[in-house]
Amino acid sequence: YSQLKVLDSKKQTATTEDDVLTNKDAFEESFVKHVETTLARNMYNCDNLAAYQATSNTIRDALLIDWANTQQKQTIQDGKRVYYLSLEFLMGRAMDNALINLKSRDNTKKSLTELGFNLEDVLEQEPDAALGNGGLGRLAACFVDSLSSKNYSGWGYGLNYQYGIFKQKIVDGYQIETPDYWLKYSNPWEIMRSEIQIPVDFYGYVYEDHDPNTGKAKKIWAGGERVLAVAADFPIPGFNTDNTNNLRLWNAKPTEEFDFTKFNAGDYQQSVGAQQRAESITSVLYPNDNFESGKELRLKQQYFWVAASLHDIVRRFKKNHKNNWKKFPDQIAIQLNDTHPTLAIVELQRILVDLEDLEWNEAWNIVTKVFAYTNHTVMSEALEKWPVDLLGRLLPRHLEIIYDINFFFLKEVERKFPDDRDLLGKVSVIEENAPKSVKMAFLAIVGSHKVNGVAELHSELIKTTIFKDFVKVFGEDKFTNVTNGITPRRWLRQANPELAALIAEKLNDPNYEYLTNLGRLKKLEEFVNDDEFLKRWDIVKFNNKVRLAALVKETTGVVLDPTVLFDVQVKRIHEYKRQQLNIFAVIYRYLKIKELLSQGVSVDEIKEKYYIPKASIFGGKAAPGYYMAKTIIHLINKVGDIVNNDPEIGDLLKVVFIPDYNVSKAEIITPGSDLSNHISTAGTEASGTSNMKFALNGGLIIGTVDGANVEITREIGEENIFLFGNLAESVEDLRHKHIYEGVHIPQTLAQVFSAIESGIFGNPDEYKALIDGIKYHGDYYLVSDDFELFLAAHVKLEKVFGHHGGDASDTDHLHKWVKSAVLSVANMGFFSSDRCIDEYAEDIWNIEPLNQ
Ligand code: GPV
Repeated sequence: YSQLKVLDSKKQTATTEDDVLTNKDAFEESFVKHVETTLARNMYNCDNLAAYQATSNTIRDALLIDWANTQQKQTIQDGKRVYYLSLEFLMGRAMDNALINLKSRDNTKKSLTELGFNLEDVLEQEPDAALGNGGLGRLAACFVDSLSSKNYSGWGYGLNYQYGIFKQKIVDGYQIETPDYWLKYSNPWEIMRSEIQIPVDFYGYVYEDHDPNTGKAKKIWAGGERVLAVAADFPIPGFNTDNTNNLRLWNAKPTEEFDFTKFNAGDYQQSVGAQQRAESITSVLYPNDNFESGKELRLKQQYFWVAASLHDIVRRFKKNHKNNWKKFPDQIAIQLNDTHPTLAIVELQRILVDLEDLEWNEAWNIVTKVFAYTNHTVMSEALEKWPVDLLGRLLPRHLEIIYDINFFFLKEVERKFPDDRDLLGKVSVIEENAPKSVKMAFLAIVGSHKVNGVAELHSELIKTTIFKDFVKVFGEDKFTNVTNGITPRRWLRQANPELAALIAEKLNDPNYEYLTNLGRLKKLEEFVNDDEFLKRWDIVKFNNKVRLAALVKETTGVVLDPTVLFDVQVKRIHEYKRQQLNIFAVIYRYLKIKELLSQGVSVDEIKEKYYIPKASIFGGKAAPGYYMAKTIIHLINKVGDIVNNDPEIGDLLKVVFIPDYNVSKAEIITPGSDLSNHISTAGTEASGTSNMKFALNGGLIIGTVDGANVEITREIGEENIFLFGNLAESVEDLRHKHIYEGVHIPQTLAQVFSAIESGIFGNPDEYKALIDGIKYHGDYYLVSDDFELFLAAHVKLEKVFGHHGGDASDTDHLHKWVKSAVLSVANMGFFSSDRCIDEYAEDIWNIEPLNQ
């Protein structure tokens, strides 16, 4: 009961809410109060979970003061605000981030220690807010952090899923999905706004009526089903600023309104049952990444979210500006994160025309000034198309408006290009083929004033491929690029405290101001020949590798030697990201090592002359319905089983698959990598953002000339990255060649296929589709073309790493690998999400930071 003694000896002197952040006594007093009143427990049975909740509530109290002040300041300044609409916010844990941004980590750690707790253990209690699939959702999370940190007025709007991305278990090498019920314990970071309730209608029918005053015809939508959107708010603290924005996530709740037809028919049970089903709208995140499955419930989610958000935005506008609609685009910018919120364009047009009685053109003029659209892929299977039947049944009035938008748009195109008869068919928002459907990307382009890609190469590709006809119609200026970024608060300071501290010391920056001025990393170049510094740097990396090895041990049972090359590929499992290329190369390495051993070459000689010891570390989820991705996971695990248990191999090679890769695991994995793989088929990965995280944490990259790898190379220098593979411009020809001339399988890859087919990794039938896809079905992702280039890149990089990786006494290693790592970090400033937000603010949203 030591904590009680400590408390007894304290005078209770807490004054303001802010004191809890910097004053031990104030923290402890608040902590105890929350244990006793909020949690209804006492200090005698306060476990780590209760400590987490009491700490969160304590910090949250302080955060809410900033949050209220910010909202007041933003209202008074009455400037333009941006709303970031995203169906995914992959936030991860909130507490450590809040402690860092609020500068309260030291005080909290000390206070908790006095109370008998360990901060790290307490932080571990928090479940990840895993409301996203991968890069797209994590980008949204980084963006809200930057909006607050850079003093913008910017809100996020999304859905408060009861179940986030599934939890992944690996059983006998197979992925098993289990539900992520993350709200099992109450979530201290969400503030339920039960008073903010917005009715959202679905189904029903449209009829025409006449305005009693003007006699004008008017469309009325009589909805058939009503659901309430109830707000849950998540305050988003900025770093080194009081600016605290809001992330508003909607919950679906039943209305109290009753289906009286059913009720009167005596069917009380059914009437209640239908209402209960309302909640299913926000119950689960769709687990697909870069893929659209076209389910009705998904479309319901989209409209529910969009309708609630827009009514909230419009209501807030009207409070200050009444019906002065001309001002609307001066006050409001809305960013569409992919096409998921495209119905917002239609909904705003409906609000203005049907509910607010504006003329069509006047309304449309406002709408197109407000919206901007970010595209995140060129892959056709990920481009949303909603069947006209489904859309018209769920949202009959919206379908009419879409047809009208398309009609007026095509009329304009015809006027501009009277001689181009094909053009109308190419840019129509409606696809006439069965099933007739609405192309959401086209609708998003037509309804927005700017369209951006997420890395230079990607932004060029969308202009020359999927959207080229729109460049003709609207001109080049509508299409722009904003290269993605990541928040250095979470991805450097939080994930890699030792490296962040070393950098702060070298930059003479005890307050870590470089975290909001990431260009200052450049100064690290001055120390690239300082042996003392390089050694310290290498020790930090080594410590992070020890931490990663502990995670691997805990989750897979496999023991890794932290001095070997840690070769990491963690991201969603997808054929285009090519984990299969990586595991095939691992198999090749294993076969070669076995061959050398069988020829009597000793392990030491192999390490010296052929293969340095390395651990291949994989992680990532496959969409539950994606057979090929699941096959790849199974192969990786089976290869691990064989290699890791082969007594001849020892530490020469290890292969592990870390289950349930998520944000909090990424915070451990990223700093612990020597080398990470970003090896998508050129032209397929729009940007990638984990490449940025690894490079910012002093890991080198092996990658293809794709997405943001191109710009990372430009920034850090091509001598500090290992690029390989065919270029995007050759991909189409190669695919064509595969189909018309057959796929050439190089000898090396053929050996790998034979080994798999021999059954050493289990029943070869299980891998048949994977191999046949390459050999006989056109090798769409160009594994055969890039395989030997990948092997060659490895030969080159392993020479640089040397066989004493992590040993700070090896000067050769220090002088090549570590220098490259330092030079990478020094030149990664560009990839701060703060820079992205500034670019969006300036080029797309036309907003300025608030005066503090
Ligand atoms: I579309 N992205 C994603 O995570 N999910 C999706 O459904 C779609 C795109 C990703 C891209 O694949 C990455 O290249 C990109 O870095 C990320 O979005 C953020 O722009």
